[in-house]
Amino acid sequence: MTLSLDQLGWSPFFQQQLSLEEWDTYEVGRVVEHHRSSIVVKTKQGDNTLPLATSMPLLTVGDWILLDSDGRFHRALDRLSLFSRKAAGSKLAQQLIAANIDTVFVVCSLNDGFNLNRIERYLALAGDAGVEPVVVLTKSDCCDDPQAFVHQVQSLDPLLRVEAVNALSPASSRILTSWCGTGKTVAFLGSSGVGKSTLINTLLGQATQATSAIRDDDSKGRHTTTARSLHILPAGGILLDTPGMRELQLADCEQGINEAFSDISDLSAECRFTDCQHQNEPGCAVRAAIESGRLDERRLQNYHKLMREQALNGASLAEKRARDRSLGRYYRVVLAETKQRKRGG
Ligand SMILES: Nc1nc2c(ncn2[C@@H]2O[C@H](COP(=O)(O)OP(=O)(O)O)[C@@H](O)[C@H]2O)c(=O)[nH]1
Ligand SMILES: [Mg+2]
Ligand SMILES: [Zn+2]
Repeated sequence: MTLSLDQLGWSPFFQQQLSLEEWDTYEVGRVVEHHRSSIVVKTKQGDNTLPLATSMPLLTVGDWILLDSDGRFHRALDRLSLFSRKAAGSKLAQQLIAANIDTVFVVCSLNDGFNLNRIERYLALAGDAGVEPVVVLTKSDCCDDPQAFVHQVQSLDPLLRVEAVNALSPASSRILTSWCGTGKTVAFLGSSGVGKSTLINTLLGQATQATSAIRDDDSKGRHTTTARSLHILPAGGILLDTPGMRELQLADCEQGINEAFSDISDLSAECRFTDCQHQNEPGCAVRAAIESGRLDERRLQNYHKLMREQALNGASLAEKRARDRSLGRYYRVVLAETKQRKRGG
């Protein structure tokens, strides 16, 4: 399927970065897939696979680049927005997750999973990326008073857009299509089970669902590597759905648990071993707090349970802790970069 540049998300912000000569000489393309050693770039002619070269800047899905007449990389255009983070286990590497997203739907369900802290956390992620967030409260059909929750979220920011929907119902989910018009790039953030896939399938419509354009995590919770990252919605918008965005969610959930259990996180900092599991390690400040009656054993068990659930998503606990630490650094780095960008630096 060939698409016009407008359908691919081209806008004046990108156009004004090209001289007339460049516009005549080079082909504009958008990165729609990113692999270990190659990228797939969609131009108005079709798909091009380009080998990644060390001479090229770091690129990610959603980036706009210029190709010369031989189909070789010429240069990348400045980004409107960027989701990224420090790569786990590395001090220097930055992992780019998705570029040039216009709107991110922060999805939270209106059942037991409703959590204002977590929504705030996702809003911070969207803010750091420079992306407009829209909070989507799913499972409105399972909730007696969805508006009460809408008001709670609205109290975080009077300008924030908040919508309560039944993700299973096309009529109810239609409200989201106002952010999904032609050329608008959208993505989803949210914990597992809140209804992201359901919402995506509803927005894509039955036809696309039947051809399984969206491949979800497999039964073991691994990401299917064959899934495409970019999907054109019936309303004309571009849905960007990458494993990277999902990992951002995982890191975020763990962060959310740490927030909800900040007393345990604070105590952990005093444990003798930095990787203390608070089982029966010597010098464990958490066990000491339980023995002295300052901390409830039940609460620690619940914390362990939630952390185990998160760990089931694939990464080892060590990787996750590294990711957690690097996420903190990432917040600071991206925030500084965003400020610099806004100053025009
Ligand atoms: N009743 C109801 N069920 C929903 C809604 N959204 C999602 N679900 C159900 O919640 C479960 C998890 O949804 P899923 O889309 O897989 O969540 P994901 O992990 O965020 O992709 C599925 O069984 C869905 O059918 C909703 O708005 N109403
Ligand atoms: Mg899903
Ligand atoms: Zn401990």
